[in-house]
Amino acid sequence: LQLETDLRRALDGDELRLFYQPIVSLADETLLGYEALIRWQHPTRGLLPPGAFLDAAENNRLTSRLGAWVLRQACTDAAGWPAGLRVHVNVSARHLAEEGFSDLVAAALEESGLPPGRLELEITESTALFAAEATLQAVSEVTARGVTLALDDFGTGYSAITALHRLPIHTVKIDRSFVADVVTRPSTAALVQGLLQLGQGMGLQVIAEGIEDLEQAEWLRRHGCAMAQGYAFGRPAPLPSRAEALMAEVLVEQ
Ligand code: G
Ligand code: G
Ligand code: MN
Ligand code: NA
Repeated sequence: LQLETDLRRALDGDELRLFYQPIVSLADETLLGYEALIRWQHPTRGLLPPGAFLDAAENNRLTSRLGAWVLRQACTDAAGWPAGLRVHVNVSARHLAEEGFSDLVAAALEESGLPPGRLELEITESTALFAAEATLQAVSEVTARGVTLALDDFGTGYSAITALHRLPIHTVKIDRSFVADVVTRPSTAALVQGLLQLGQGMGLQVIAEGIEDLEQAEWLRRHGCAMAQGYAFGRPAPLPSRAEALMAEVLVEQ
């Protein structure tokens, strides 16, 4: 209950933060974009990871307020980045199925000026369990605008194949639990090769998550994975605000 009260205050105040983790091309390590990851700068408990409060939000109908804040903030931040860079935003299944979700996406894009093609929404397989009419409707509305969908934590749920079959997925993100064992465990290597083939056959973009060392990166690159994310390329970190970035440029010029 305290958490809920605190979270309402955080939403009203200025306590939520977005951290960003780089997504890179495995061929040449160029930066392709960032995934936005929420943090809560709690006044007494310090910086809290999403696991400490997302469930509370989910259970207290704060999901849509929190999700709206994330979308608006991420689009605003990304609108200030160099034009090629995309932003990935995690969306909860519950929020996606709520009425008004696609209007919210439209508003976040319009207010920020971010071109829709630079926004990718990350959903998990659990979203497919909700594959209610409302979800399908929201998905078709946002993708019609040019926003793309990524299937997050690919392979860890129970309905990956159904999700790929039913939803207009653009990108799959191979879960870090597979990447962790890909070099050392032949059966995992075979599994990941299968996932890469599936992605290729379906014309999907594939991002390997949780790459922690160069051996993993090299293995994935060699097996045809084009994109990656993980501590080896950068941890989630705050980005300077646009105003701060401009200020820094002014200071550099002086
Ligand atoms: O950043 P971290 O590894 O602690 O994230 C843990 C989990 O929280 C991940 O599964 C991630 O998808 C989820 N998460 C992070 N930021 C957001 C967000 O803004 N919205 C939602 N719905 N989930 C998020
Ligand atoms: O579920 P989702 O993929 O959205 O979660 C992303 C989470 O994975 C983030 O919370 C981030 O902190 C974490 N993460 C990102 N890169 C790595 C990595 O290389 N190793 C590990 N262990 N976690 C990572
Ligand atoms: Mn994600
Ligand atoms: Na993931």
